[in-house]
Order: sequence, then C-alpha cells, then structure tokens
Amino acid sequence: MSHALSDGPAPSGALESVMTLEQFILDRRGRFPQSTGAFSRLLRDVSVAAKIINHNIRRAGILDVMGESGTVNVQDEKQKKLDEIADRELERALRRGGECCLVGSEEQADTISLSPRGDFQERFAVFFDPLDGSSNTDVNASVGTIFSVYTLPEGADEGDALDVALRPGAEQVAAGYVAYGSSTMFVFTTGNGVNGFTLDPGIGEFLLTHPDLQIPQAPAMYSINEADIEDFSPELRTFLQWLKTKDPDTGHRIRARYIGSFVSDFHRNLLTGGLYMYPATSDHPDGKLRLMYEANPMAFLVEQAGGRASTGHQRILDLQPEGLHERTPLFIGSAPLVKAAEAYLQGRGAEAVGGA
Ligand code: FDP
Repeated sequence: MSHALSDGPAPSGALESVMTLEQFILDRRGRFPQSTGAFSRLLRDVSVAAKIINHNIRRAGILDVMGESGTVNVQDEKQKKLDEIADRELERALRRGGECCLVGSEEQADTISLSPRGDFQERFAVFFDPLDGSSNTDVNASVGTIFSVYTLPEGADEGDALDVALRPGAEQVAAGYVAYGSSTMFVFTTGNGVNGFTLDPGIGEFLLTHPDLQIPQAPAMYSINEADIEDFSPELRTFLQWLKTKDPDTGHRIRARYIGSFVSDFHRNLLTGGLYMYPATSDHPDGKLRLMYEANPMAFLVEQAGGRASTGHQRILDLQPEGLHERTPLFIGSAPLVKAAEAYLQGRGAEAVGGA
C-alpha cells in the first residue's frame, strides 16, 4: 500500500508517479473498447460532488452550516444543514452530468427523476446517503458519503423506475464512499477490486494512495453501540462475550472502537481488520441501517476487498429490496468475524468457532 502524499503538499515532480482518480477511471475505461464513457463521467460527477461537500465540511464552524436545519427527513430524523447541502450537491452534480436518470437519497421521501425528457435515455440509477453519521458534524468527528450505482434495463421509464431499480445489491455496477476524516478519501469498486484515493487539497485532486485494498482477515477492532445491549438477543450477547475473551494462543484481545459514523467505523475496520455491527434489537427488529444506500454499497465493497456482509442469517447482497428506505441488520467486515457472528446468531456459536 503506498501513501505517497502523507506529508503536506506534494513536492513538484512527485505527482508524476501518482495517478489521479480521473486518470484511473480513464485507464480502466481504456480496457473496455465498447465502453461509451457514460459510466466514467458518472463517477467523475460523484467525485465532483464529494469535493464540494468536503469544501463545506472543512469550513463548518466558519460558515453557518452547522446545526439543524429545522426540518425532518422521511425517517423522522432531524436534518442537519450539512445533510441538506450534501444532498443538494450530489443531486446537482448528477443532474448536471447528464448520465443519471434516477436518484434515491436518504434525505428524500421518494426517488427523483433526473431524466429531462422522462424517457430514461440515461441508464444509471444512483442511491446515496449524502452525509452519513451527520450527528457527528457539530462535534468535529468524521462523517461520510455513501453511493450505490445500478444500470436500468432498456425500456424502463419514469412510471416503473423505482420498481425496476430496487434490485438486490449483487446487481450493483459500482459502489463507494467518501470518508471526511483527518484526510478525505474516495474509496470505490466497480466489481474489480477496491481502490482508495486521498484528496490532495493543494491541487484539488483525488490521488490513488490505497490500490487494491484487501481487508485483513485477522481482526483488530469490533464496533457496535453496546449502550443497547439490553435490547440485543441472547445469542448476540453471547457472541459479544466471546469477542471480549483473549485469544488463548496470543493473549490478544480484539479492541472496541465505535465512532457512531458508519463510514468512519467501516473505513477503519477495512484498513485494520474488524467487524462493524448494527443488529436487530427488541425496539428495532430490522436494525437501523438502510439497505439501498448503506448496507448494499458497503457489502459490495467489503466482498470486493475479501470480506463479508450479512444480516446474521443471510448475505446482504442477496436481499430483495422492497422499498427505498428499507432497513436491515448488518454484520460487516473481516470474513472470519462475520462468520463467527453468523454462527452465534444461528445458535452454532462455540462449536463453529472452535469452542470459545
Ligand atoms: P447517523 O444517525 O448519525 O446518520 O446511518 C446512521 C448512523 O448515523 C450511522 O452512521 C451510525 O453508525 C449509526 O447511525 C449510529 O447510530 P446509534 O447512535 O444508534 O449508534
């Protein structure tokens, strides 16, 4: 893994060996002569929106963009001003780019057609969570944007758009996230591995810093909001107990980390190895995270990075979505830990993980 630009602005000359996101997309496109370029342009549009959102987040506290906007979204959550800005910028960039016919956002009750003539000549549908973990923005903790891309079949039009677009995550053609942390990273897959790009603020370009990301199989971290433990199933509580026991061979204990911002928790665990959980609880039997724009895109990414994503009982990417804002329980990260979680939740715990 190379971290070519970790120390401030790149010295002149260093860029020759570093690939920008745009170059990377063009390079990949060159391998498919039949490609029309529409998909490359769509990814470019998302990355442009990411830069604008990043610009606003970085000036939060200076500009009047912190705090609540006074509105609630369809999930009955109070919207933050930054939620609204991120939502607007993504929709604008995709509309301007002209390659996307349909968007579905966490912040909007229904999908929105971007097709000027309503004929869906533009083939892509994009689902997104414009600002995930936005309760963190007022306290200067990291947040993210998540996106998921599908191609619509020929003949789809505005009338049946959502029905046609509600496809299992296994049919995504691209997915990714932007992590606005101590640096800003754009991480995405088109089903051919996972690559991570770091924004160099000096030149305003995402540069390839994390090629071909693979999630470590040996877990370092687990992430869950244990404040809800009373509402967890007995099986999940037993699993958490197992997670906290020391490895008898190494004396090592997996550490707990929970930022409460899915993108940030996922990104850390992708780099270090680990497991993120948002389970079903007695209060929320379907969990909290949304299938179309949180669980599916991250499940696609994690599988492409050699990891696993599950409800605890079923592969996330096989779920047939029923609605834009549907929720799902989620266990995602290093494959051995996700499998261990599945074993405990299915009542095969100790025997399946070797007697713990
Ligand atoms: P948020 O509500 O701040 O947008 O998807 C929603 C999410 O954040 C995730 O990013 C985060 O992991 C989770 O909810 C936090 O929920 P809890 O406060 O219930 O732990």
